[in-house]
Amino acid sequence: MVLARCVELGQISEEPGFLSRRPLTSAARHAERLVASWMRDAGGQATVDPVGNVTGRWRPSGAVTVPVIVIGSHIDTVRNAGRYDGPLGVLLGIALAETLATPPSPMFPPLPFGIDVVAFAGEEGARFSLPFLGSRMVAGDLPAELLARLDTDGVSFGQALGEAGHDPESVVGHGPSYAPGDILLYLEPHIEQGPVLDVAGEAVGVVTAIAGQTRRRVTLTGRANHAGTTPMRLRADALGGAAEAVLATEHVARQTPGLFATVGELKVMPGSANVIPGEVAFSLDVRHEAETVLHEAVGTIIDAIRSIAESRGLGVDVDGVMDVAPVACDPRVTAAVQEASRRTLGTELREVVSGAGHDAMVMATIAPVGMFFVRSPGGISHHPDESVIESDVAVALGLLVETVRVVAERVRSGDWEGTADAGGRE
Ligand code: HGY
Ligand code: MN
Ligand code: MN
Repeated sequence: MVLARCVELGQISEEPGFLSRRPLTSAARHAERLVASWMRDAGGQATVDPVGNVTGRWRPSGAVTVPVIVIGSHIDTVRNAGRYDGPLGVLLGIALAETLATPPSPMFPPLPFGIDVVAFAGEEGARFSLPFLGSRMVAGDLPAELLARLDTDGVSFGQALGEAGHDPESVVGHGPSYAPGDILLYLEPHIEQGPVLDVAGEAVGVVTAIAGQTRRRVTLTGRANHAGTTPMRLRADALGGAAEAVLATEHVARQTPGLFATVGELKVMPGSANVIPGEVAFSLDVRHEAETVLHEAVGTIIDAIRSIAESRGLGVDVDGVMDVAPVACDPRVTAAVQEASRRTLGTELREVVSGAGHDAMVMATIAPVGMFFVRSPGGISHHPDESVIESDVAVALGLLVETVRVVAERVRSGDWEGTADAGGRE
């Protein structure tokens, strides 16, 4: 069921021919309705919030309302995406709820907590250059200035909210969706999106930390002019400068152990073959598991770009898009996953650090978080060839169900150290 639903969800795209599903689009709303229907079919109460987060709620008999455990991931995608980055975690959560929380649970007495499954909108930042849009809404972390962020069609986040029938001010003014202590833990199952588990031949791994990431938008301004009449020595070619900047970025990353730096978007203006590029805007995505190394590397890269611009007589503008610090997963959650692994797989899981960002980074501001990964064959992700192995998904569901069982036991015996406090940030 989980795989079939990932495939079904993967058919819902903004663009024909490949999967692209950005938040606050009709494709996003279609996906939200489908996920909400699956949550209801599984016995949950489902609601959709203004940015498009779908929350399913299951309350065990005995009407326990808080605390809750939240299982989640995102249902938006990058452009030309695979089907499993995000949806797999959401659909595992619904399958868990179907298994455990449908009263009376056939597996063991009513859980000492509720279960929420959240399908987040806008994790990728593929629209409005605003990653973690949905989890930031849930965490109450959407400052008003974000309403002015534009998408590639020049539509602002505020406009898109208005067109979807929502009051933008009510969104940015929205506090956390959960009161402090309401969430016992947030657990995000996700594909690894890298090669570690595939190379090791392991179905699942437990995440101990998530690398921090810095995103910037750089604009180089030169002089557009005729390609056939402007002598090379008189040019201020913005694309020439950008090309040097991309290579300088790559050089810094190759020189810094554990650093990942990528220029994924690049826009050339005016973009005609016979006009010297007058302006180039490009994205910077820099990541490292240690915050100090990350900040130092970003500084080195920006300095290199500024000196390239100066040497070429170009203007340079650097916009801060996002800074998310590395996040350590809560040891209580990781320990529960490991205990569940010992019980279901007879062994502990390999510990991995996530180079990819996840909604868990934002949820760590309001709850203890944990993650586990499912093998990505070939380490492929953010690509239509992204896949999972059916037996790995069955292992993952078993691990998720057993983890909830372990947490329930530890809550009942008082070993869970009381209420959940915001934890996880390094
Ligand atoms: O880009 C990432 O790290 C994630 O896939 N959003
Ligand atoms: Mn992704
Ligand atoms: Mn993801």
